[in-house]
Amino acid sequence: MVKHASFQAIILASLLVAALVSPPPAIAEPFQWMRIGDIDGFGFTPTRGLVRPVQGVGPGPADTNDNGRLEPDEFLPDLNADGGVWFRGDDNFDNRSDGERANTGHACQGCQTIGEATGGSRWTDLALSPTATASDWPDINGPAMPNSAAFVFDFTVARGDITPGGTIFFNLVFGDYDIDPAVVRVRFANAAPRILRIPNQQIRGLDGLIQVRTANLRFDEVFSPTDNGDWHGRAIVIFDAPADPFTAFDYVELSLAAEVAALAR
Ligand SMILES: [Ca+2]
Ligand SMILES: [Ca+2]
Ligand SMILES: [Ca+2]
Ligand SMILES: [Ca+2]
Repeated sequence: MVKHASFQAIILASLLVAALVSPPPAIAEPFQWMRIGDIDGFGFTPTRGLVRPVQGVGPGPADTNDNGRLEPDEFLPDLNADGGVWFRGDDNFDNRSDGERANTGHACQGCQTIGEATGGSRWTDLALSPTATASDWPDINGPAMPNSAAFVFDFTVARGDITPGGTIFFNLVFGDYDIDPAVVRVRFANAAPRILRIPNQQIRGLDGLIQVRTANLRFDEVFSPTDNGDWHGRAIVIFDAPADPFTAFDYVELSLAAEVAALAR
């Protein structure tokens, strides 16, 4: 009898220990966004002391709202304080993390898998400039123009982790587009490509301007069903700027939330 009771106690104790050390059951996380690069203001940290080019609104901080991050409607820094942001103005920067440099600086909230084709982070947080000295340049021809950044989204979302039919918001944050022509080309696996026009910053007379290009994509442009009923998201984004000798990118994303792009405006 005593033996039986202690056997029960051992079983109970074992179950208790198992409950304490076992991870909680996996809870499916709904899809929120897939992002190439990161939202870190082109990698400039801290932003105190960075000045904007005087061409435009005049002297002042690049981080206009002083929140520690360079964002849309703010400015790439005039690093040598010669008044402009440009390829011969000693304004080149390479703030890429090791992961971004290795083209693996991407992340997803709510993806089932991220496909091997996904990439493009090596184009972010880097001044695309023909006077750059980086040895691991993202373009096979080196820093010489053109430097047309390319981003590839390839991921799956489990059935039930996204509601079919909704809007997918496209957000691309870039800086210092001032030499025409340039367009953003978005290609899909199963839909006609889109050409997204972007305004030249000279329209506003603002050198070094950081801009965000947003677009509302349809669910069925981005996603197609997989054989087992999950969803495959695919898109290729090309920033086609053959003549601009100085541009930069912070990140590009596909998101359910439009407001991510408008952070701290
Ligand atoms: Ca800011
Ligand atoms: Ca410029
Ligand atoms: Ca400069
Ligand atoms: Ca970034």
